[in-house]
Amino acid sequence: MTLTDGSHTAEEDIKRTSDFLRGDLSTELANDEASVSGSSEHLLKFHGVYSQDNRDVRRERSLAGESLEYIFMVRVAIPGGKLSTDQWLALDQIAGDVADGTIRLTTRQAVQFHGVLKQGLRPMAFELDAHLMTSFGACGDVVRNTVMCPSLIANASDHRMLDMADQIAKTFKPTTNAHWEIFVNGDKSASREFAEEHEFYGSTYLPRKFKIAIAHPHENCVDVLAQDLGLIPAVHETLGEGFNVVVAGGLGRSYAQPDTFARLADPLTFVTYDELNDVIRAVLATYRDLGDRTNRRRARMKYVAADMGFSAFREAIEERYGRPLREALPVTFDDADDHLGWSQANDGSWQLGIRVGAGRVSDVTDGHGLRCALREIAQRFDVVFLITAQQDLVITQIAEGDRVTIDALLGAHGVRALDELGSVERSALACPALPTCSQALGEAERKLPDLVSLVQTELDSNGLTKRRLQLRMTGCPNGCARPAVAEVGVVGRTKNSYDLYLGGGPRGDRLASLYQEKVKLDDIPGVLRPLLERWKNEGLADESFGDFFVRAVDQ
Ligand code: SRM
Ligand code: SF4
Repeated sequence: MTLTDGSHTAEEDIKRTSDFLRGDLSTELANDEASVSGSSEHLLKFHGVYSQDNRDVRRERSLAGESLEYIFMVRVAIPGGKLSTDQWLALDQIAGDVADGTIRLTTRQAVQFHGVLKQGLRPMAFELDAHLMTSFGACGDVVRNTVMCPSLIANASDHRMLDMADQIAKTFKPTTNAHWEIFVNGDKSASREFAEEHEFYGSTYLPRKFKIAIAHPHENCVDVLAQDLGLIPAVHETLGEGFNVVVAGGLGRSYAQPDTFARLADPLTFVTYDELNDVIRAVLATYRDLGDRTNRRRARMKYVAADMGFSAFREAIEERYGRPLREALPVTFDDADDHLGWSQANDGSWQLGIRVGAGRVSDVTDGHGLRCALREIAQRFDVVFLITAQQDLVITQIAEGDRVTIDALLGAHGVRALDELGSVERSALACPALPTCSQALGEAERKLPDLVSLVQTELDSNGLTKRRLQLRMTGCPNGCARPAVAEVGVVGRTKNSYDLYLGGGPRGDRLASLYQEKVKLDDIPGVLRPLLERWKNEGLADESFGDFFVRAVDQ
């Protein structure tokens, strides 16, 4: 393993001396403390666990000289967002037994639990394992949950495509036994298959996280260009079916560090199914060797590509791949589907996409709400659940005869149908932010309904009620709800103000630009008003707001 010259971060030492992600975790999980030490905090991330505190009570507790309310967030990796009903019911049970009663669907098709206490971590891991799920590798300096367009799964023409996300997850998940020893009870685990660690991870793993997504060839619901590595199915005229590979995207930025920026991925090559794993391995090895281990804020692969220049970066990948990479085929997207409402799959079965709202599956009152409705559907019907990269849920494999019953069941629980959703609400995203996220500068998920309603009112008063407007809100510039590629990105700057980014591509193929800094939430409609008026009066037929903004305003 080659490390960058110069001093490396403390996290590198923690990884190196952890005995493949074990460290003191066993002892720390068993003691009576509500939280864990700093080095264990870092290692816990590899096991999908974030140490947090309830920020709503942080100040009053500190002032009263009391200890903080320590809680944990657990992220469960769900490759391609695909869950059996049995798995959904296990997640539902966990939400009630050891978390805050909610299931949080993420922008990477995974599931998060909030408010878990330390003593709940092992029972949760055990329960997940029993249902062939794990939080291991959902966070940490490894390949993260692989995202995949729901249509590729629901309409897969063969098993290679259907199992793609699972195969990538299996091939690139770390293989140390640490998680199973510490959390799941060693050999009794049901989902364990490997023992040694991969050579591309070694003892210090990757410099930071690494994200992979598989997009539909015609629509970009997964924001494939925001990924470290993206795959887009394509057919080569002589080599047949395969994938265009794009690399070195990423959206996170930091106010404290001006040399951090969002970057869209560039085309790398076209690969066949047989070549795919070797190319991904070569990219990982390049990132492992050349990624910045001296500064975690700049440790993402996009900075390696940007600093070296893309052609030198490509050569470094070729060197590790051991042969020349062929050119990629042209990539264009027509749209980004939200997969909501009813549609029929190629096999004749039906699917229903349900808007979840910032991914938070919860009930309104005891026994009434989305969580109850989904539980009942999972108990009564032989269906498959697919989480989308828009934090929504698609129920697939529905029999024709069950459609009316499912509609009625959802309606009885107050779950609104597609035609009852406002156009802004339909595609709005928000990250969790306060009170759980330690990095949040301002609110996001909790304020999204207010913001959606303000912006929808503005659209309505301009006669634009039905026009789609992609709104994404985050509590800080890390960009977890991908505001950097949104038509309207609202990014937490201070406790009460947001930076407004406009003009991202509705197809995820263009970065938004900074339009105004430090805008109060209530002032956002006023800033948008003249632009929406111009969009209405000067926009071309069917021209999206993002496209209009770039063509007519931001020249
Ligand atoms: Fe994220 C860190 C939530 C997708 C960029 N992200 C975090 C943490 C773990 C906060 C922390 O480090 O303490 C957040 C947990 C808060 C909480 O209380 O739950 C968090 N990120 C999320 C989720 C849940 C947002 C959501 O609303 O769904 C998404 C979970 C994804 C998953 O299932 O794996 C999530 N995060 C993203 C995305 C979007 C994506 O991947 O498609 C991004 C931008 C893309 C990218 O990576 O560039 C993103 N998250 C970050 C960053 C900035 C990384 C960087 O390059 O600097 C951080 C900060 C960090 O890692 O230190 C971060
Ligand atoms: Fe937290 Fe910032 Fe991510 Fe929101 S964008 S979840 S505030 S790290």
